[in-house]
Amino acid sequence: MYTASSAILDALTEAGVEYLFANFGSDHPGLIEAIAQARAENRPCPQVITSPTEMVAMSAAHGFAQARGRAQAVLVHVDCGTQALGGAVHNAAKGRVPVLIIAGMSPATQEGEARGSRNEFIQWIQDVPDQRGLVRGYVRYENEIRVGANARQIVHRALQFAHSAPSGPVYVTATREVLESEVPRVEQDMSRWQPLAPSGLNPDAAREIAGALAAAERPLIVTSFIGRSADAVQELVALAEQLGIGVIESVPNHMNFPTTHPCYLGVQWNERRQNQALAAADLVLVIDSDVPWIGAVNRPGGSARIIHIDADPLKQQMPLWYIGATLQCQADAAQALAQIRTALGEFASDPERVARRREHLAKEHAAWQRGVSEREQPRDVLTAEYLVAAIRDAIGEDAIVVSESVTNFHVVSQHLRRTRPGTIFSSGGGSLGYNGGAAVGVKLARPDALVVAICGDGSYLFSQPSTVHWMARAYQAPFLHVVLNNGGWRAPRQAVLSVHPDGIAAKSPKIDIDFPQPPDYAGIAAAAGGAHAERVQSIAEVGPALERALHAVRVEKRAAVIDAQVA
Ligand SMILES: Cc1ncc(C[n+]2csc(CCOP(=O)(O)OP(=O)(O)O)c2C)c(N)n1
Ligand SMILES: [Mg+2]
Repeated sequence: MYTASSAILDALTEAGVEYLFANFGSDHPGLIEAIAQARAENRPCPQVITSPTEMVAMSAAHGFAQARGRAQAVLVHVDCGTQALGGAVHNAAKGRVPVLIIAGMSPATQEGEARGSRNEFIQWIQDVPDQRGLVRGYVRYENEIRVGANARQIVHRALQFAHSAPSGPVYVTATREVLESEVPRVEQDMSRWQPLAPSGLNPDAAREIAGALAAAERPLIVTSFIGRSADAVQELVALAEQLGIGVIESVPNHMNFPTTHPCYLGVQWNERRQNQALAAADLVLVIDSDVPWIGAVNRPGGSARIIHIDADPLKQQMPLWYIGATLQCQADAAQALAQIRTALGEFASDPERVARRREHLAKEHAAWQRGVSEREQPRDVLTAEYLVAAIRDAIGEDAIVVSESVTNFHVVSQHLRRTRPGTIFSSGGGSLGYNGGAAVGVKLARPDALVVAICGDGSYLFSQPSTVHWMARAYQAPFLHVVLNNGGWRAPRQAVLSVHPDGIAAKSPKIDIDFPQPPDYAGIAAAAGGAHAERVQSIAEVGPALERALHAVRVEKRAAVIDAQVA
């Protein structure tokens, strides 16, 4: 028997999808049967990763794609399973992360007209008017496979969207009868299903940008996710060095620029102050950023020229967006930067100006580094800065870090001092709970790497740690999980203080955001997945706890959770 379900599995295999993060239901007998058949016949099939909750499945596929650049498949149950993906779909959409989501639909017949017809009460309850509408605002492509005969082509079309810039999640559904339908086996020629070739700048724009960069006195580049491509990072480093251009990261979700490089001028998150490098720039080139600055508190000077390059410069999914750029270009960052460097050949270089800029940058960079080193010095209490610095020294430059550190995002970015592309990721979205699933996905993608998740205590609970640590053990994906335990949700407190600094809430000790009786965070993981559990409260405990935890991950091959009570 060869069904549409078999065709979908074959499509995934021929597209190079390794994992199917699956949460099965009554809509999936066709797929479960096809998987069993493939195994019985020794035919290739993606490895099924049973995922007890959908948000973790989706976050794992998210982490995998960040680490390896390829979409994996997430299989969920009808409308309910789609809803349970929850904010993880938002995260993949905002983070431009390719993931193929496949969902069943309630059977379309009720009198046994076709195999798969309704035979359980729930199939009436789960028949909803617009299942695809649940994710329509977030996916790059959504479709129902209406006839099994072209199931394979629809999977490939969906993946083509997922991998074409701006990449992102895609959603494909099919009724139970379609998943059961017998179809001819039609192999696909994958050379005909490639993503769009990345596009470059038009030559006039490349020349204009090169000329502006060469002529500026204080040019500055702002980026958030150019590090999605290691090639683009290399191009950025080369351009910054060649001309003496400063680089700052704004709400980064990748390693965008080596933080030890003299052109690196630091990172900005939600700090409520003006960034001096941004204020001093006469030319600001924004490449690959959704939020290059928060204009109400921090912005370029009024006379600075702003140029913007992005695969999606209009931010088609963001209703309100503008940064005052006088030149906006839709282009792949690596290509655009290479073109700009080539175009620079047309402009006479001014070695004195470049030397001046480099000297200025070296001073600014050294001052930034001094500030970072000073903040991570030991204090009476355990600070997040000290802890992150200790983690950095313990894990080395190649470890891959997943960060969902919320009000400590800037601390993690600054003190981990990453230097290599692909060694730090954040979700790119705003739906908390990505961290644990993402770490499992990164570990599956890079089995030889040390993987570390750093998250807030609130974000730890959002990530559904019992599922995460069950999966980490079940699928040999051990990682180090560090919880920055500051007693609850600090972000909403900061938000209320920023809007009502003199309000009643600002003076109230209790505004319902603290966790006065916190759970045993590390114990949850120990119970669910046999993780090594640690709790640290003081500076003296940090080093030994990290050593034991890393031993558990590296040698015993089991996850470790450190619940760190930070000031
Ligand atoms: C799914 C989801 N629910 C709620 C929020 C709103 N929210 C933003 S930050 C935050 C608290 C996060 O707490 P924690 O991870 O401990 O970080 P902290 O604020 O303490 O640094 C909440 C609830 C969100 N971003 N995502
Ligand atoms: Mg917290």
